[in-house]
Amino acid sequence: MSEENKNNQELHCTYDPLVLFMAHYADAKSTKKETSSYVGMAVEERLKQRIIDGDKIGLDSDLTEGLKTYPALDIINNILLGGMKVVGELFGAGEMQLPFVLQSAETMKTAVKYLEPFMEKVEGEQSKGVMVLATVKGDVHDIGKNLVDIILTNNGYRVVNLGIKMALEPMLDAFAREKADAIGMSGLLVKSTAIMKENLEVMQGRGLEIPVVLGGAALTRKFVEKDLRALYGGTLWYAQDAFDGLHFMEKLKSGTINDVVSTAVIEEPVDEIEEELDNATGEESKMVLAKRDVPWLTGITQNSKLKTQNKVEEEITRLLDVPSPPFWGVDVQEQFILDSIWKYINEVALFRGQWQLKRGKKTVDEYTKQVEEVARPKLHELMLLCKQQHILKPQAVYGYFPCWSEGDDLVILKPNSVLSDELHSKWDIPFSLDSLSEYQRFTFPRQPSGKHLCISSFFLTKEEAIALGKPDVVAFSAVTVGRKASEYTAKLFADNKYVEYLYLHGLSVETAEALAEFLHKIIRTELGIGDADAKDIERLFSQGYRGSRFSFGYPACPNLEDQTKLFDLLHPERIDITLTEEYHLEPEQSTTAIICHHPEARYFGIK
Ligand code: B1M
Repeated sequence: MSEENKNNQELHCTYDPLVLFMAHYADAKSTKKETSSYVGMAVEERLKQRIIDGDKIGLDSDLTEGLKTYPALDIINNILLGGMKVVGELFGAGEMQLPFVLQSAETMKTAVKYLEPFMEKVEGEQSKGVMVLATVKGDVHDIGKNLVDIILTNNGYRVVNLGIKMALEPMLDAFAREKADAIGMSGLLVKSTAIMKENLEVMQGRGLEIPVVLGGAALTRKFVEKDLRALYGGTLWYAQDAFDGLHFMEKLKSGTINDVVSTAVIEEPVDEIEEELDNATGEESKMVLAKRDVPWLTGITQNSKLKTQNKVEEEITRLLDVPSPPFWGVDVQEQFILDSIWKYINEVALFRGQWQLKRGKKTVDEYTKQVEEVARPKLHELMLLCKQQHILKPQAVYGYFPCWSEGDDLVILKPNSVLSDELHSKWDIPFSLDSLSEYQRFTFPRQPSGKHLCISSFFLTKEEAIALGKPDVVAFSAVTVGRKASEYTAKLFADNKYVEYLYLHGLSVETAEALAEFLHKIIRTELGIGDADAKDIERLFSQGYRGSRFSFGYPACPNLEDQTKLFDLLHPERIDITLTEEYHLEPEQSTTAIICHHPEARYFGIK
């Protein structure tokens, strides 16, 4: 197909299976109107409704009709953006879910592209405002920032999206060059919130008062509005989601931002899972509970669980024996079957967390229907696409190491006879306890109160190992689904296929997590402790097994720098996982873990 034909096809939307699919299944309350309901509407209303419905089918003929009465720019500013405003309101009221918001944004983009040739080239800024947007230094997380880009761009703002791993200087340069109104910084991990702080300190030191908006998974309103605002003289705003980024720009441009800033209430972040649990019954509550226990989501909730258990302080049971691994040293696994991994996909984390198909105001039955009729078919369609296009390449490197604990430290050992260039493969040499020496050392935080838990306490001490005549065993793992997933999803974003981008990106990151879960299952089996596994795979997401898989960055092992020690042990570069200067894993769809076999090893918080 020629480039021109391709463009024409994009612009002249006459058939869009996704819209039909969505329109067919969407319930009236949360999403779309029936296409037939445009009948009898004036063209202005029809166009606005098409944006709200995310309906591109027949959009070109309505735009052509609109052009007979209005200049192209007026259609955008006075009609189409009105539709996007309603979309924002519906989203804010919990009546529209993110994929449908993105479908509206895609329709907006298509309409603007169609209208562009009809617009006169006017000197100067055409947009409502300009934001320089980036994910901060060392951080590879793309999707949060890109969602902000989509929402702003399709609400009339211009976004200068600098990409990921962005240092402050290029942001400041772009701000000056593009005559921007604000800088938006995004980041996934707590490390990135520290970078945001550093950036603000530098800006403050230079006397800059550029308006800044910050967002990201590990960021809290309290940190931004209390700690960071105290050190930065310019306007500073916390954005919980992409629409908050839009509200920031709207208030900034209307000159009302400081009214809001000065009266802002500092709230504790809402525990959405807790909120959902309040309203949940039966099957729904089981799903919510499963989500609550997803390792990634346990930071806050595990703390509260420990508190409510109200147990007296007690010792970790000392094991009289420890499992024997099938090999010592490190192995690389690249022969995974995607279908086997996908059995370990946590659908709750995928549908609610990534795809943001939240229950909102739906009844349990309505939500179950949406999962059955929208989410699962979409999942299966994407799984097929991933197989056909080889988008996901699951790879893992993992190993078993002799170890013992020394106070809060976990000492990783190696046999003296293994040569340094053999350390990163299987050690095919028998060894005795007295031929082991220190190889690596991790220091973990201990709870200051309660059970005084510390990851090291789950392992034998040196004395206990000597008494037993053998060392304890710890496993480490690093998994990825490869770089093609990032490349493929980046192309979807660049091509303005927002809905597909959200869905596929979500599946790719949750496949990385499922691979980590699957490998943990293999490790339990290899250690001979798999008998304790729950029969139901979903129960595995709430630790229905013996031991625990902790990831550096979790509350029990918060030190992200420890990723370098794990890299020294495993050499994940062999499966193309690398570490950024701020200890993030590249590609984005990767995760690492330290695996404990002790039956009492459970997620816990430190405070
Ligand atoms: Co991980 N992870 N993860 N993870 N993960 C978190 C962030 C964590 C809080 C979980 C926890 O411990 N409870 C924790 C961070 C804690 C810390 O930093 N100390 C964590 C950790 C530790 C890690 C690893 C380091 C673990 C490890 O392997 N050792 C590792 C790092 C990965 C890497 O370096 N590449 C890791 C890996 C992963 C997966 C790959 C398995 C997976 C995907 C990650 C990804 O998407 N790239 C994953 C997931 C899914 C999560 C949680 C559950 C969800 C993150 C997410 O994808 N959200 C997360 C816990 C949580 O948030 N509940 C967690 C969906 C995404 C669309 O939202 O990007 O936040 P988000 O963007 C939102 C808003 O934040 C906002 O708008 C967006 C749309 O609403 N927003 C802005 C974002 N930027 C904005 C900018 C704005 C305005 C709004 O204006 C400028």
